[in-house]
Amino acid sequence: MKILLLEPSFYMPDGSLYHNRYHTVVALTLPHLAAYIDNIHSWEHELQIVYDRITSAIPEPGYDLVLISSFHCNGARANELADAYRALETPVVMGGYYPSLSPELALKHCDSVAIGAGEDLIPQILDDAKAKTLKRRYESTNRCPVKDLPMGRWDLIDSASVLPTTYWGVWATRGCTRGCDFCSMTSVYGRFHHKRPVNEVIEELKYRAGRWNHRRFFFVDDNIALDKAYAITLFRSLKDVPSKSILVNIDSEGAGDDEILDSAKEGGVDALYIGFETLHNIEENKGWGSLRQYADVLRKLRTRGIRSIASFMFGFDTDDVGVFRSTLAFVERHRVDVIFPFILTPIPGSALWERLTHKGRLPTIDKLMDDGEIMRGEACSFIPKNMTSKQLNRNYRALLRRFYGPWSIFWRCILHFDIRHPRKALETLVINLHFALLLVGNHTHIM
Ligand code: B12
Ligand code: SF4
Repeated sequence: MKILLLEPSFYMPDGSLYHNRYHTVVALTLPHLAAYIDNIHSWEHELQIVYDRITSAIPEPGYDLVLISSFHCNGARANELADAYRALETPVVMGGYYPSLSPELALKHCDSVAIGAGEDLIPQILDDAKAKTLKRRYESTNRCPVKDLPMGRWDLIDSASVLPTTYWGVWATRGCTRGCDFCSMTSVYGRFHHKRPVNEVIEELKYRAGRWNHRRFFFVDDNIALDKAYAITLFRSLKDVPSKSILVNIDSEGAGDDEILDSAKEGGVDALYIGFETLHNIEENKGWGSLRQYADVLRKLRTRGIRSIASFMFGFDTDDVGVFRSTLAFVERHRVDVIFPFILTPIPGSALWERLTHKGRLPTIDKLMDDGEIMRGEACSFIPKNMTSKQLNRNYRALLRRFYGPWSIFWRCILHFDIRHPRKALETLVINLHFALLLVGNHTHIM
């Protein structure tokens, strides 16, 4: 069969489709699924990967099957592309967070939905597609394999869409056992924590560095430091991987642990993407953390020359407009290198979604799906408790503009240029200027 694996782009507030010539991060999803397809049917299919935001997907005939991977933020475009392929009589299967959490909506546009992890669904989907007997729903047991994974089909990524600064996705662990009520990941998969054997992860990265010259890796794990001993072993072993940069998704507790940080430094990890969520209701969500502990995390990263990329969410019931001022003061005082703030976004199927719907504080899902900005966490979708949605949106944008404004960048990146870690300091300046330029162009922080 000729199979297209497709990731839709998303719509911008002005109605245009988001377009980017290069990947900031090449996500794992499509190369990983393509590898499973090859593994099952011994390379008998002709596979193609298309990222709509890089090479606009223009639906054309000739495919036997289209596999769309979609989040909620690109769900509207996913629906549109699915409709277009079905009009060409090409069967379409949709998988990923959007169809997994909102299958009824997705099924209005595609032939089948794949709910949950794709690894155990792909064999059945392929057999049924071949026999032209696709079912409406495929539901995963979510027992993701962790051993002997096939090598991703990275050769299917167009090299013209990649820069020397592009990060390549990798995972060592999957899942998380904490239960944050806004989390889409646990809403789809439930609570678990699967770990790959460390030696397999290291062998994979070494192979990729040699075969495809991958040098910048992004560990997309949901909660890599949940098992501290595992994280330490993994990080230490990374020193055997030829790399220029390693970025790791981590929670604030893991990022505050000296042993974890030392092993990360030893392995060449130079940037941590930390989910701080909020400075107002930290106890309510995770039972760990205080402003002092958070400040400590940032100090530890600075001493080691590891870049801090801090993610926050605004709009919790405990937030009022004061949260923006205090967060800004905090990130500036503690010289956070890069921030990724989001507006709290209730995702269908999450406990937060149920709670707000029950209280009549949310519009319906199809209204939300039309607004990619909302689903990207850049605009408010619900009725906040202690401010209006306009105040939430306005202050969110003001915070971004202030942090990535000339004075803040000058103060953080030039006046406090870290002479002990010049490469990190220079790269941080470039990233800050990049976000500043995006904001001038009225984008928020789309990657
Ligand atoms: C890496 C990552 C990114 C990267 C790359 C994303 C990309 N696609 O280009 C970057 C940093 C650029 C990014 C950006 C964004 N991201 Co992001 N990202 C992730 C992250 C951490 C890992 C994704 C990954 O590689 N997973 C590993 C692969 C193997 O798993 P998977 O993608 O879930 O796929 C499995 C199944 O879903 C299924 N499957 C998926 N598709 C299909 C298709 C078929 C046909 C089948 C059968 C199965 C199937 O099988 C796969 C294997 O098990 C996830 C969190 C997470 N843990 O998943 C968030 C996540 C996907 N991102 C999210 C969001 C919101 C965003 C942004 C909108 C944030 C923003 N405001 O800027 C943007 C949108 C970018 C875009 N391209 O549209 C949300 C999505 C929430 C939702 N329900 O819609 C997540 C879940 C994080 C969260 N907040 O909960 N992201
Ligand atoms: S810590 Fe992160 S991955 Fe774990 S439940 Fe909370 S938001 Fe989800």
